[in-house]
Amino acid sequence: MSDSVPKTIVALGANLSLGRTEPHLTLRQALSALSEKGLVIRDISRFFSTPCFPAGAGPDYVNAAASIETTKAPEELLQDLHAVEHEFGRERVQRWGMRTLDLDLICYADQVLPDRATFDHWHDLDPDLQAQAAPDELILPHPRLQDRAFALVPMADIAPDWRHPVLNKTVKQMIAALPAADVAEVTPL
Ligand code: PH2
Ligand code: MG
Ligand code: MG
Repeated sequence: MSDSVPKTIVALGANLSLGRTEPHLTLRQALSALSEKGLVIRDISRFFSTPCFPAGAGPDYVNAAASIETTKAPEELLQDLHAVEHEFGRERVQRWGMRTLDLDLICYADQVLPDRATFDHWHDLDPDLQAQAAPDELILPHPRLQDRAFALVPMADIAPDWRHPVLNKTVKQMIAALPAADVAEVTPL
């Protein structure tokens, strides 16, 4: 881990092979593809096996996190992530939760986007509505970050002390607030 505090974080996930390429290899190749787009990958977490959320919606995921150095604006960075997802044949097959590659922008420094009121709306969304309603604009930090051990545990490898600009909690503190069983299910590959 570098001694500077990484702040722009991408979460990587996959739970379907792409042809003969297994999820962990897809994640490696996706990181190379991001470098080729001019993004400097600073730190990469370990790779973890995580149970699919929601439970039973598909095979276990491989999840990881990477910190990125870029002068690109968040929307431009998001376009790069989408381009790499397409390169790796991301398919949204029948069931929610099955992906050959998912790249999520988790945070961009301490920016709250597009604004605090919109962040609050998505952050506070009723759990029953979360599966149905998806924002059509970039919300940062990722509005479900604090709920998801599969995002937080990899992030703790590379940015344990990143502080959520709205919740005012570090990654370590957000993990401590999760049910211990959720955290224990995120296991290094
Ligand atoms: N991503 C999803 C849905 N469910 N489950 C796990 N374990 N890991 C993920 O990255 C994940 C998920 C949609 O983005
Ligand atoms: Mg995702
Ligand atoms: Mg995504």
